Amino acid sequence: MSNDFTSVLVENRVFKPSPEFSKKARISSMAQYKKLYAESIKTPDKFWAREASELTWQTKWKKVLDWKAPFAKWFVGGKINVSENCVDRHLLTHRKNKAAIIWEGEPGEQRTLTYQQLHTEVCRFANVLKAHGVKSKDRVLIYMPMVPEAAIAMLACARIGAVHNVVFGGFSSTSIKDRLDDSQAKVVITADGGYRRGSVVPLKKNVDEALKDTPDVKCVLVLKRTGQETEMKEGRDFWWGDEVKKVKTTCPAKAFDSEHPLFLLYTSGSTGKPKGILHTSGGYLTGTYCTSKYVFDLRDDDIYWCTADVGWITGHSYIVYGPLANGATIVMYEGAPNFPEPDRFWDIIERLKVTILYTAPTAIRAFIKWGDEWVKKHDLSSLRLLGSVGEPINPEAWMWYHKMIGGGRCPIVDTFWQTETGAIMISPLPGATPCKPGTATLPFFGIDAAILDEDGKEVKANEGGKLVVRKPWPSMLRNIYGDTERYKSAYWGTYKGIYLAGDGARRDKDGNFWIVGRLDDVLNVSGHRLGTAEVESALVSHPAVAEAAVVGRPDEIKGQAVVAFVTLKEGQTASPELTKALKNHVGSAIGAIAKPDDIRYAAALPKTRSGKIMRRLLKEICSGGKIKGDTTTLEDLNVVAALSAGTKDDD
Ligand code: 7RM
Repeated sequence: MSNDFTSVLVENRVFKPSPEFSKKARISSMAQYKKLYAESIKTPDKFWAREASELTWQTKWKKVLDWKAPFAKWFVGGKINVSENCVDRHLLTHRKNKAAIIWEGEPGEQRTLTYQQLHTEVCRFANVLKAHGVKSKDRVLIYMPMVPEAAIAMLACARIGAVHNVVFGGFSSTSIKDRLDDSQAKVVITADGGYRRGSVVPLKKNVDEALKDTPDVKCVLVLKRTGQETEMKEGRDFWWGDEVKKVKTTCPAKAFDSEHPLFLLYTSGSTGKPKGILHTSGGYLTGTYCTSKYVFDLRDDDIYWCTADVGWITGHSYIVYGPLANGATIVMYEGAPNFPEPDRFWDIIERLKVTILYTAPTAIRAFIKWGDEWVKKHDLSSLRLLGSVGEPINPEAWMWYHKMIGGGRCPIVDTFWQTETGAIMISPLPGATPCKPGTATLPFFGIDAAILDEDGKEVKANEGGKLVVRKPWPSMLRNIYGDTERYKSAYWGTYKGIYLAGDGARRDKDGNFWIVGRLDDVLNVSGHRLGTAEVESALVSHPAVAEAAVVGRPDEIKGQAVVAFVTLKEGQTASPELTKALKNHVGSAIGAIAKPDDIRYAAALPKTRSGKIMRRLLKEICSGGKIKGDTTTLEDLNVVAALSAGTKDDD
């Protein structure tokens, strides 16, 4: 059996940035990228020191990196306040009265906060936290809707050195309780509710439920968002609006050590309990600042919209810290993409004249499914750059995004990175890198990405292997909260001193990285290791298919048989003819080896709440039906119930 992935899908379409785009961009040619990349790998300390110098440090560092694998300290001896860098320093410039946040609620209200206003709100709330006894390094749990106060709460924590732990507002009270227990937080920040698809999510009620057996939480600060009836516990619960009236509107931005903890963010592994990923201050800010600047090529007149929720790392790094450190104007939207109609995003882009849109393949595939007429109703000519993150983007979805949303004129930055990496690792630079649909292309400056085989040797072009990073980088995770052993084994245990991302990948002859799927999901058919992404992309390239998830089912002869779960576009129906056509379609796109043995039609696929397909659950359904392991991250449990029921009927 070969250990390599058989890599198959060939993509020949190449999209170069237009000369007009390149001319204005910071990095405007491949020659410039290559030169700076080579330098950044040869002398990473020099590269990162130059980037870090663009931030405001209260004390300059003595040493750029102290690396005792797998423990890194960046900008040793440096002192910095992250909140000062995202807010205060812009008040000394022309950005003082510039819009920092343009917010739209799901019901349609709008609010704009300038950097100066943001400063006042952050200071006031930081003072509220202090008044309630929050001290440096205390953990604070944030469970909020997508309102400016979510960002304000994060920046207020950062300002006083408290460690925030944002829990996505779509998670249940059990998830809140688990994270409270693990992080030993004493204060919770929440809202009465938030709007989602026309209904109210009872956030405070979920917090109350979680707090039933969590006596350590002494204080809950509650923002009034929806105004619905909300129980308040005397002496424990306080209204945000009342508390901010009692405090001063300034709060000194104290200096903290560069390695001071900034936040914990829990991320689920495929099994076991969620890991509290720890990020620290100076390095994380340098990484998110620098990647935002080069990958989105942010300009003062940009209106930048990242559609993620602040509960995910994408919201931390590319709504709050990276863009605000750059003094950008960001759009924040509270609700669902299909409320009141499936054109809400395009409506927002048209009205607010958004210039940069950063979203996820799961959203793009949903828009394709809902039909082009929703897009065509709107003028999207303000857009100049598009981004994608979260999963491999199927070439078919890439092409649609490029043509329908980008009008054929906007580069697409397909950004590969993780909660653990803190910032973008592999991505095109929009003014320089020729893009091929489906690849995140080339490593960012200072990122020594490679693909290794089982023995730790770098594989040849087009051979599959494990994606790794061979050098530390500033925004890397520092630990798993309370579980150093797991930190060592999960990320650094496979190859000594080398970071294991957990994704399978290959590089084409031009050096582009193609992520072929999570290592746990890889298929093994008759001794050939196949990445899930390629088989799925072949299916999605059929005109009837909206989305596909491919998993292996134990098979006596082949080792694994290929089972494809498929959702169809609006107006398409399943039939034996379609099944045959889809099998043949994969056969001709990839080869007979990848032809699905079974195709199952589903109304929806099981996904995490951030939109990633959970293949593990599908695998369990295929190989016996019982769902084991953690399902708390599943977006909609009914989807799995429906799929399991369907399986029984078929078998
Ligand atoms: C930012 C984020 C990380 C995992 C990662 C991959 C997958 C993310 C891409 C991608 C292919 C991409 N953080 N992933 N971006 N795969 N192309 N551009 O998503 O911690 O939630 O997930 O997501 O498997 O390891 S995350």
